[in-house]
Amino acid sequence: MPASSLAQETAEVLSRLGVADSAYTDGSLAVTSPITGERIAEVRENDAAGCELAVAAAEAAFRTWRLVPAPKRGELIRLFGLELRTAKADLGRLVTIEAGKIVSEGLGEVQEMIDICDFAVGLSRQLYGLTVATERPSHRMMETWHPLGVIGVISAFNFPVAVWSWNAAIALVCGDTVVWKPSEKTPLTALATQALFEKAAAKAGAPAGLSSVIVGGRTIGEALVDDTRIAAVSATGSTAMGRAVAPRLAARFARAILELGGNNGAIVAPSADLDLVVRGVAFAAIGTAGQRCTTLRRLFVHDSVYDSLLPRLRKAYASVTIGDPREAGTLVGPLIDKAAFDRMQEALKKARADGAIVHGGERVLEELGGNAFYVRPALVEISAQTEVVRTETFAPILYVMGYMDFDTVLEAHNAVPQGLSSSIFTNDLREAETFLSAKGSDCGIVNVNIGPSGAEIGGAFGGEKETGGGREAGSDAWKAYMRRATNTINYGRDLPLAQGVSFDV
Ligand code: UN1
Repeated sequence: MPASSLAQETAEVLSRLGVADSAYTDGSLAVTSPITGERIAEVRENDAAGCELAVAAAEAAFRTWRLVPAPKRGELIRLFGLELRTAKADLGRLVTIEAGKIVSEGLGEVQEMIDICDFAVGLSRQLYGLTVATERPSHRMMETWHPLGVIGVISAFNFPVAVWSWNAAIALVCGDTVVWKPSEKTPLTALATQALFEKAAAKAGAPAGLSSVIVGGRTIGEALVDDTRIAAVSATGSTAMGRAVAPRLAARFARAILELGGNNGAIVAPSADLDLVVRGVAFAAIGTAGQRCTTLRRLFVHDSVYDSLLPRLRKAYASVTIGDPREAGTLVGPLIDKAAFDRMQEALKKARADGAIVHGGERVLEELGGNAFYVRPALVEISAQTEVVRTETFAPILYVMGYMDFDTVLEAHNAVPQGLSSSIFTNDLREAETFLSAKGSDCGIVNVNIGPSGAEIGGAFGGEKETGGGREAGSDAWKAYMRRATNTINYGRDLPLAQGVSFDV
């Protein structure tokens, strides 16, 4: 493999993170950095036998792990959080190299992992079940939460490590074990995370096989989905991926935690603070080069503020610094690959055919690499939600539409197949509360005066409709990783039956 400086830096970072070089020097999976389009590693892939070994090890580990008291399981996650703190700079750097995120977002991703570890440690002492009032004398009813089993995690390139950690940290304190298939585009960050996890596991004296990584393509993913030893699969990716995964899981009655496409909207009402709007929209629509599932893709602007807001947004779009994500000052890094670039151009073409005015969207900085795809984020003024607007294109395209009437814009906001995240910018209490109410946004995440992206881990994360319905991270999302047993205990000498039924023998 040609030792470019980026490949060399990657190898140095991986070695500091504890990844053996045999894992990524002459394998069959070529990894390229979107920064320059260069090949930076050749990762060893797992075949069906490797997959089998990982699942068998996870199943064996589960038998022991489920019996370890939850707060002791939390201790492992506490130690893992410490490893992440020590390795934050290196792992963040690797996220930047492999996924193309700017430095601050690479570090932010690792911080998100640290945060969920802290959350999970606390949770390990709070896996509460209810006590239920019973209708029968001398009886007691309660709920007990038990570990579920092996959890399969399928993650996407755009949050190559944080989304796994939301699942793994919670699953592990819940007494489950984890098998992880990362995106083929980002296996290096997964291998590094696994190495850090193993350090923590060794310090904690945890059993082997609690968590493992399998690298490979669709076949490996399908093997996880179809494996009856895997109790639940948490999958993050496109709606198309979810459509392939969900019926297979349903066919064997396995649990599915799906976090699929988003087509997130924001409403800018007449009373909105436009300074907030410009900053909120810029981060949500341009940040991460439009490659978050929570990225703002549809903006509804009230006619009374349209003409004052649009020039300000156009200015922000035209002046935002695009470039090498490693450099200070860069706000927009590259798209992940050529396919993402092509899809973006295709969407812009469709929008133009629908009569839209497109500002930006062109390829820039070709000198950084023929196989590196940087774009100016696109601001697209369009009069209606045509098919392309209702489709999630994983790129920095913001469709802007005017509106006059609040009830009509609420309908328009919800008139897309996806239901992940949403926001309203308003200082009108009635509008804000209506947006949050049962007749308001139909999404899993609904915000006021902040954009739809950049959620904290403390809340449950996920969305409705074609987003898949799953919830991960905070709040009571942990319940999806455990099984609930309802217990009725009779401490009397009689056997009264529920519903007053008599059955005397
Ligand atoms: C994703 O894009 O898959 O809320 C996750 C956010 C981040 C997570 C995004 N905390 O934007």
